Amino acid sequence: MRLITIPMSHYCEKARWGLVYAGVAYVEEGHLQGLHIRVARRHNPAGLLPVLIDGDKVVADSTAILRYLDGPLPAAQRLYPPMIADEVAALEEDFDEHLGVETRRWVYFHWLPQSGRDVVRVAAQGTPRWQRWIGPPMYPLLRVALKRHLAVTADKVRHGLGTIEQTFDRVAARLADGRPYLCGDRFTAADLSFACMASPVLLPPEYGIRLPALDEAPTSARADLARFRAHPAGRYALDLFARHRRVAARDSPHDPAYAVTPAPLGAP
Ligand SMILES: N[C@@H](CCC(=O)N[C@@H](CS)C(=O)NCC(=O)O)C(=O)O
Repeated sequence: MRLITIPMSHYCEKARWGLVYAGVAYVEEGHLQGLHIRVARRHNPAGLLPVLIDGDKVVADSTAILRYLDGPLPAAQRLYPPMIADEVAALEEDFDEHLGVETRRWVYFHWLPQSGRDVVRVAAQGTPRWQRWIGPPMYPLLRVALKRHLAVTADKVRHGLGTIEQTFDRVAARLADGRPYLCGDRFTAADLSFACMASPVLLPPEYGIRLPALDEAPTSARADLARFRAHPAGRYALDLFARHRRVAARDSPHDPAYAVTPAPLGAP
Protein backbone atom coordinates (compact mmCIF):
# COMPACT_ATOMS: atom_id res chain seq x y z
CA MET A 1 0.00 0.00 0.00
CA ARG A 2 1.04 3.63 -0.52
CA LEU A 3 0.19 6.31 1.99
CA ILE A 4 0.37 9.84 0.65
CA THR A 5 0.86 12.34 3.44
CA ILE A 6 1.84 15.72 4.71
CA PRO A 7 4.24 14.05 7.20
CA MET A 8 3.65 16.50 10.06
CA SER A 9 -0.15 16.30 9.84
CA HIS A 10 -1.91 14.64 12.76
CA TYR A 11 -4.59 13.30 10.38
CA CYS A 12 -1.77 11.61 8.46
CA GLU A 13 -0.33 10.31 11.73
CA LYS A 14 -3.72 8.72 12.41
CA ALA A 15 -3.57 6.83 9.11
CA ARG A 16 0.09 5.88 9.70
CA TRP A 17 -0.75 4.53 13.16
CA GLY A 18 -3.68 2.59 11.68
CA LEU A 19 -1.41 0.93 9.10
CA VAL A 20 1.15 -0.05 11.71
CA TYR A 21 -1.60 -1.26 14.04
CA ALA A 22 -3.05 -3.43 11.25
CA GLY A 23 0.43 -4.82 10.51
CA VAL A 24 0.21 -3.76 6.88
CA ALA A 25 3.40 -3.13 4.89
CA TYR A 26 3.27 0.28 3.28
CA VAL A 27 5.38 2.99 1.77
CA GLU A 28 4.84 6.59 2.78
CA GLU A 29 5.08 9.35 0.18
CA GLY A 30 5.31 12.62 2.07
CA HIS A 31 4.83 16.12 0.64
CA LEU A 32 5.54 19.45 2.24
CA GLN A 33 2.38 21.44 2.95
CA GLY A 34 1.66 23.71 -0.02
CA LEU A 35 3.54 21.39 -2.37
CA HIS A 36 1.06 18.59 -1.70
CA ILE A 37 -1.76 20.09 -3.77
CA ARG A 38 -1.12 18.59 -7.19
CA VAL A 39 -0.60 15.05 -5.94
CA ALA A 40 -3.44 15.31 -3.40
CA ARG A 41 -5.95 16.51 -6.02
CA ARG A 42 -4.94 13.71 -8.34
CA HIS A 43 -6.41 11.26 -5.81
CA ASN A 44 -8.82 13.35 -3.75
CA PRO A 45 -10.81 16.23 -5.28
CA ALA A 46 -10.86 17.93 -1.86
CA GLY A 47 -7.05 18.17 -2.07
CA LEU A 48 -6.66 16.81 1.46
CA LEU A 49 -4.25 14.20 2.76
CA PRO A 50 -3.90 11.43 3.89
CA VAL A 51 -4.82 9.26 0.93
CA LEU A 52 -4.23 5.50 0.95
CA ILE A 53 -3.71 3.66 -2.32
CA ASP A 54 -4.19 -0.07 -2.34
CA GLY A 55 -3.91 -1.37 -5.91
CA ASP A 56 -6.77 0.29 -7.76
CA LYS A 57 -8.52 1.39 -4.56
CA VAL A 58 -8.09 4.95 -3.38
CA VAL A 59 -9.16 5.75 0.16
CA ALA A 60 -9.17 9.41 1.21
CA ASP A 61 -9.70 10.68 4.78
CA SER A 62 -8.12 9.30 7.94
CA THR A 63 -11.36 7.84 9.29
CA ALA A 64 -12.17 6.09 6.00
CA ILE A 65 -8.61 4.70 6.00
CA LEU A 66 -8.92 3.35 9.55
CA ARG A 67 -12.24 1.72 8.64
CA TYR A 68 -10.78 0.26 5.47
CA LEU A 69 -7.91 -1.28 7.44
CA ASP A 70 -10.20 -2.44 10.23
CA GLY A 71 -12.40 -4.68 8.07
CA PRO A 72 -10.00 -7.63 7.76
CA LEU A 73 -8.76 -7.51 11.39
CA PRO A 74 -9.66 -10.33 13.81
CA ALA A 75 -12.63 -9.43 16.06
CA ALA A 76 -10.49 -9.00 19.19
CA GLN A 77 -8.26 -6.46 17.47
CA ARG A 78 -10.84 -4.31 15.73
CA LEU A 79 -10.68 -0.56 16.27
CA TYR A 80 -14.48 -0.36 15.76
CA PRO A 81 -15.87 -3.22 17.85
CA PRO A 82 -19.45 -3.76 16.57
CA MET A 83 -21.04 -3.57 20.06
CA ILE A 84 -19.72 -0.06 20.68
CA ALA A 85 -19.19 1.12 17.10
CA ASP A 86 -21.55 4.13 17.41
CA GLU A 87 -19.90 5.41 20.58
CA VAL A 88 -16.44 5.03 19.04
CA ALA A 89 -17.51 6.78 15.82
CA ALA A 90 -19.10 9.72 17.67
CA LEU A 91 -15.98 10.33 19.76
CA GLU A 92 -13.69 9.99 16.75
CA GLU A 93 -15.78 12.47 14.76
CA ASP A 94 -15.71 14.97 17.61
CA PHE A 95 -11.92 14.69 18.05
CA ASP A 96 -11.30 14.99 14.29
CA GLU A 97 -13.68 17.86 13.61
CA HIS A 98 -13.11 20.02 16.71
CA LEU A 99 -10.04 19.10 18.75
CA GLY A 100 -7.88 18.37 15.67
CA VAL A 101 -8.80 21.63 13.94
CA GLU A 102 -7.91 23.69 17.00
CA THR A 103 -4.66 21.90 17.89
CA ARG A 104 -3.54 22.41 14.27
CA ARG A 105 -4.38 26.13 14.43
CA TRP A 106 -2.53 26.37 17.77
CA VAL A 107 0.62 24.68 16.45
CA TYR A 108 0.78 26.88 13.34
CA PHE A 109 0.20 29.99 15.43
CA HIS A 110 3.30 29.27 17.51
CA TRP A 111 5.51 27.75 14.80
CA LEU A 112 4.83 29.98 11.79
CA PRO A 113 6.82 32.94 13.21
CA GLN A 114 9.90 30.66 13.53
CA SER A 115 12.62 30.60 10.88
CA GLY A 116 11.92 28.75 7.63
CA ARG A 117 14.95 26.56 8.21
CA ASP A 118 13.70 25.34 11.60
CA VAL A 119 10.12 24.77 10.49
CA VAL A 120 11.02 23.04 7.23
CA ARG A 121 13.58 20.84 9.01
CA VAL A 122 10.71 19.30 10.95
CA ALA A 123 7.95 19.53 8.34
CA ALA A 124 9.91 18.21 5.37
CA GLN A 125 11.05 14.92 6.91
CA GLY A 126 10.19 12.13 4.49
CA THR A 127 9.52 14.49 1.56
CA PRO A 128 11.44 14.45 -1.75
CA ARG A 129 14.87 16.06 -1.71
CA TRP A 130 13.72 18.95 -3.97
CA GLN A 131 10.96 19.87 -1.48
CA ARG A 132 13.45 19.91 1.41
CA TRP A 133 15.66 22.13 -0.72
CA ILE A 134 12.98 24.55 -1.90
CA GLY A 135 11.15 24.68 1.46
CA PRO A 136 13.24 27.33 3.25
CA PRO A 137 13.36 29.87 0.37
CA MET A 138 9.62 29.52 -0.28
CA TYR A 139 8.78 29.66 3.43
CA PRO A 140 7.78 33.36 3.55
CA LEU A 141 5.11 32.63 0.92
CA LEU A 142 4.06 29.40 2.59
CA ARG A 143 3.70 31.17 5.93
CA VAL A 144 1.29 33.76 4.49
CA ALA A 145 -0.70 31.11 2.62
CA LEU A 146 -1.03 28.78 5.62
CA LYS A 147 -2.01 31.61 7.94
CA ARG A 148 -4.80 32.62 5.60
CA HIS A 149 -5.87 29.09 4.63
CA LEU A 150 -6.19 27.91 8.24
CA ALA A 151 -7.40 31.26 9.67
CA VAL A 152 -4.54 31.43 12.16
CA THR A 153 -5.39 34.52 14.21
CA ALA A 154 -4.79 35.30 17.88
CA ASP A 155 -8.56 35.50 18.52
CA LYS A 156 -9.29 32.14 16.96
CA VAL A 157 -6.38 30.53 18.77
CA ARG A 158 -7.62 31.92 22.11
CA HIS A 159 -11.08 30.55 21.41
CA GLY A 160 -9.60 27.27 20.18
CA LEU A 161 -7.66 26.83 23.41
CA GLY A 162 -11.03 26.72 25.16
CA THR A 163 -12.16 23.92 22.82
CA ILE A 164 -8.95 21.98 23.50
CA GLU A 165 -9.29 22.41 27.26
CA GLN A 166 -12.95 21.38 27.26
CA THR A 167 -12.15 18.28 25.20
CA PHE A 168 -9.30 17.36 27.54
CA ASP A 169 -11.61 17.83 30.55
CA ARG A 170 -14.32 15.63 28.95
CA VAL A 171 -11.77 12.92 28.21
CA ALA A 172 -10.43 13.06 31.77
CA ALA A 173 -13.98 12.88 33.14
CA ARG A 174 -14.67 9.77 31.06
CA LEU A 175 -11.54 8.09 32.38
CA ALA A 176 -12.17 9.14 35.97
CA ASP A 177 -14.15 5.96 36.74
CA GLY A 178 -10.94 3.97 36.24
CA ARG A 179 -11.72 2.54 32.80
CA PRO A 180 -8.51 1.78 30.90
CA TYR A 181 -9.73 3.19 27.58
CA LEU A 182 -12.25 5.79 26.43
CA CYS A 183 -14.92 3.25 25.50
CA GLY A 184 -14.20 0.64 28.17
CA ASP A 185 -11.66 -2.10 28.38
CA ARG A 186 -10.19 -2.07 24.88
CA PHE A 187 -8.21 0.24 22.65
CA THR A 188 -10.38 1.65 19.84
CA ALA A 189 -10.34 4.25 17.06
CA ALA A 190 -11.56 6.78 19.64
CA ASP A 191 -8.34 6.41 21.64
CA LEU A 192 -6.17 6.43 18.53
CA SER A 193 -7.89 9.54 17.21
CA PHE A 194 -7.74 11.37 20.55
CA ALA A 195 -4.00 10.71 20.87
CA CYS A 196 -3.35 11.95 17.32
CA MET A 197 -5.60 15.01 17.45
CA ALA A 198 -4.05 15.99 20.81
CA SER A 199 -0.48 15.43 19.61
CA PRO A 200 0.29 19.01 18.43
CA VAL A 201 -0.12 20.26 22.02
CA LEU A 202 1.84 17.31 23.47
CA LEU A 203 4.64 16.55 20.94
CA PRO A 204 4.89 12.83 21.73
CA PRO A 205 8.35 11.31 21.07
CA GLU A 206 6.82 8.24 19.37
CA TYR A 207 5.13 10.31 16.60
CA GLY A 208 5.82 9.08 13.04
CA ILE A 209 8.25 11.92 12.39
CA ARG A 210 10.64 13.48 14.85
CA LEU A 211 8.84 16.35 16.59
CA PRO A 212 10.70 19.02 18.57
CA ALA A 213 11.35 18.40 22.27
CA LEU A 214 9.91 20.83 24.80
CA ASP A 215 13.13 22.86 24.96
CA GLU A 216 13.20 23.11 21.15
CA ALA A 217 9.63 24.45 20.98
CA PRO A 218 9.02 28.18 20.53
CA THR A 219 9.10 29.93 23.91
CA SER A 220 5.54 31.17 23.39
CA ALA A 221 4.27 27.56 23.18
CA ARG A 222 6.02 26.06 26.19
CA ALA A 223 3.57 26.99 28.96
CA ASP A 224 0.62 25.49 27.03
CA LEU A 225 2.66 22.38 26.16
CA ALA A 226 3.65 21.84 29.79
CA ARG A 227 0.06 22.36 30.96
CA PHE A 228 -1.46 19.97 28.42
CA ARG A 229 1.22 17.35 29.09
CA ALA A 230 0.44 17.48 32.80
CA HIS A 231 -3.36 17.30 32.29
CA PRO A 232 -4.76 13.80 33.00
CA ALA A 233 -6.04 13.59 29.39
CA GLY A 234 -2.64 14.71 28.08
CA ARG A 235 -0.92 12.08 30.21
CA TYR A 236 -3.39 9.55 28.85
CA ALA A 237 -2.62 10.46 25.21
CA LEU A 238 1.14 10.36 25.85
CA ASP A 239 0.72 6.96 27.47
CA LEU A 240 -1.26 5.71 24.44
CA PHE A 241 1.61 6.77 22.19
CA ALA A 242 4.17 5.09 24.47
CA ARG A 243 2.26 1.81 24.76
CA HIS A 244 0.40 1.49 21.45
CA ARG A 245 2.23 3.39 18.74
CA ARG A 246 4.41 0.71 17.24
CA VAL A 247 7.27 1.94 15.08
CA ALA A 248 7.69 0.44 11.63
CA ALA A 249 11.31 1.48 11.20
CA ARG A 250 11.64 0.43 7.56
CA ASP A 251 8.77 2.57 6.38
CA SER A 252 9.16 5.47 8.75
CA PRO A 253 9.86 8.79 7.07
CA HIS A 254 12.46 9.78 9.67
CA ASP A 255 15.15 11.94 8.25
CA PRO A 256 18.35 10.20 9.41
CA ALA A 257 19.85 13.63 10.07
CA TYR A 258 17.05 14.30 12.50
CA ALA A 259 16.49 10.82 13.82
CA VAL A 260 14.61 9.72 16.89
CA THR A 261 15.25 6.61 18.94
CA PRO A 262 12.25 4.33 18.35
CA ALA A 263 10.12 3.83 21.42
CA PRO A 264 9.98 0.34 22.88
CA LEU A 265 7.19 -1.71 21.37
CA GLY A 266 4.20 -1.80 23.68
CA ALA A 267 1.53 -4.47 23.92
CA PRO A 268 -1.64 -3.60 21.97
N1 LIG B 1 -11.03 14.91 7.69
C1 LIG B 1 -9.77 14.78 7.01
C2 LIG B 1 -8.91 16.00 7.29
C3 LIG B 1 -7.61 15.94 6.54
C4 LIG B 1 -6.89 17.27 6.54
O1 LIG B 1 -7.42 18.31 6.97
N2 LIG B 1 -5.67 17.21 6.05
C5 LIG B 1 -4.85 18.40 5.97
C6 LIG B 1 -3.50 18.14 6.60
S1 LIG B 1 -3.57 18.47 8.33
C7 LIG B 1 -4.60 18.77 4.54
O2 LIG B 1 -4.48 17.91 3.69
N3 LIG B 1 -4.56 20.07 4.25
C8 LIG B 1 -4.24 20.52 2.95
C9 LIG B 1 -5.15 21.58 2.47
O3 LIG B 1 -6.03 22.02 3.23
O4 LIG B 1 -4.99 21.97 1.32
C10 LIG B 1 -9.09 13.48 7.49
O5 LIG B 1 -9.41 13.03 8.59
O6 LIG B 1 -8.29 12.93 6.74
